[in-house]
Amino acid sequence: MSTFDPDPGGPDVGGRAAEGIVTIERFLTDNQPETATGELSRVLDDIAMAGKVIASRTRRGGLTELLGKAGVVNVQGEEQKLMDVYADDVMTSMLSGHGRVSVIVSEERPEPVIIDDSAPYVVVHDPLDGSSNIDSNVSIGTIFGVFRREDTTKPPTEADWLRPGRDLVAAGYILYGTSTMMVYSTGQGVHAFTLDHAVGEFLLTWSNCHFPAEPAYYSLNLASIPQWEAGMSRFVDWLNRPDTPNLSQRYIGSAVADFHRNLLHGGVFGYPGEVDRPQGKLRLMYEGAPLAYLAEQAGGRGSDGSRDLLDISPNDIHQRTPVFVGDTRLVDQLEACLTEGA
Ligand code: AHM
Ligand code: MG
Repeated sequence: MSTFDPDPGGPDVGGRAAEGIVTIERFLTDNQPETATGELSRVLDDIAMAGKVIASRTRRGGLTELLGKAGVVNVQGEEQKLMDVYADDVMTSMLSGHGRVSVIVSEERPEPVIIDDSAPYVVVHDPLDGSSNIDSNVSIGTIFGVFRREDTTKPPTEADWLRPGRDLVAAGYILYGTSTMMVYSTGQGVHAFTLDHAVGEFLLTWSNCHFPAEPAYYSLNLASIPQWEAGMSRFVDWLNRPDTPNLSQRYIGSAVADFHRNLLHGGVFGYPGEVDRPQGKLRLMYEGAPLAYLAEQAGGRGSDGSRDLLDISPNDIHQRTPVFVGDTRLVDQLEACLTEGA
């Protein structure tokens, strides 16, 4: 593999597979620590498989009966789309029955699903984030995180899954966009793969992705300014000052797509707390923490406005939190604006 030489001002994406084709399975095997058993690689491979199946349906979304509402309300009080339910079923099915995953925590399920008392891993996921965008053919994504259980001799308990992001041993997302990409980290950099639909494999696109030195974008839903917590307007004012980085505002309203663009081109994505909803909208365990883990691995960071997102211990699997992830200097500046006068 050779080192990618990005255009000035373009994405800083480390190396990429210029010499030969590397499948995600091969990359996982070649890059696992010598001491590893390979089980974690297989969990990531199972998630990649789920991504292929989900992608094959999202690509046909407008043509299938899956587009539309499922007629049930999930634990968040949101109407579940049929594709949410389908994606959740696919993830559960792919992660079950191998003796690798013990517990699955999903946005779509009110309680953790215990599938194996003695398996070593816990997977947390949002099977289809941004699904309100499906009808309009906008990018959506699967977000996931993996914890390793400390004691597999006893049945799993809350302590196995109610854990801070610092305990994650892997995290990533699958982006269903103009192409399908899987981006993950096991704590040794962030690596990105593109699904070649013709051969049915995720192929290495970039290894060791880093946020570029100069950020290009901020991603906030500015229509919500009147509802935001105090301090956010200070940040927006700072963004618009002539002496601050010249950023464009881009907001897709699909966290994976917003994060992915900012990873490649530099920037920050945020969903703040609101006056009537201080914890905001996004969930800590399967949205905020995995994205913060990736951000840190790519040289950035994640925050809830005052604390590192990876240091927050959840009390509930569906706990919400303000989320700010991306370029370190922008997240630092945002924290300064939010805590000023606090
Ligand atoms: P979801 O988990 O119900 O799909 O909601 C999460 C999505 C995020 O992808 C996105 O960042 C956010 O909702 C957009 O919300 P809003 O439309 O309020 O800006
Ligand atoms: Mg979501």
